[in-house]
Amino acid sequence: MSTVHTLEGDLIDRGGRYAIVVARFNDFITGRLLEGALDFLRRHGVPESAITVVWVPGAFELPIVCRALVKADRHDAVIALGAVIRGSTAHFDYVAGEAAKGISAAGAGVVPVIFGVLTTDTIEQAIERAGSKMGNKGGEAAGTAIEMVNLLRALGATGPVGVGR
Ligand code: INI
Repeated sequence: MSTVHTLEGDLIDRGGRYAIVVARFNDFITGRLLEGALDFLRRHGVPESAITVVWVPGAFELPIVCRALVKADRHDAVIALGAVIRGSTAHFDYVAGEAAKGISAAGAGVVPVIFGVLTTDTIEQAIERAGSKMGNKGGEAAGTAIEMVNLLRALGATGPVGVGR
């Protein structure tokens, strides 16, 4: 058996607080992503009182709100949900690119910001990833959030929210 010291976050909630920022654009898809995220959090023991949902107009607006939530330091993780679909978006590359860059920049500190934005060529591909044959990207993002909160705590990088980090 290996004696290498190994760390990995698990999916057991230990009082984490989660913010979900969700884009209203393509809400027939993002609503499903939100349901997937909420369902995953609930099934892993996160009480509704520990979850905040914030709606923004589109994926382009996700980064500014993610940054504001990180700065406010009232949540252990922020989950960004959106759907950018190339088929119906002339400026797909700008919206998808800026969302990805901005969300990644918002998560550059010790509060994880999870990228739950679908970027697909077609509406069908988005539907497949929003609760049908390819799973639910929102639920997946929620799992990543719990795992990262637990991993950062195990690393000693974070303590309870709001205690100056
Ligand atoms: N926003 C999305 O979240 N998905 C899209 O596919 C999309 N399209 O198709 O343009 C989209 N555009 C809106 C954008 O996110 C901003 O809300 C808007 O440009 C105002 O800043």
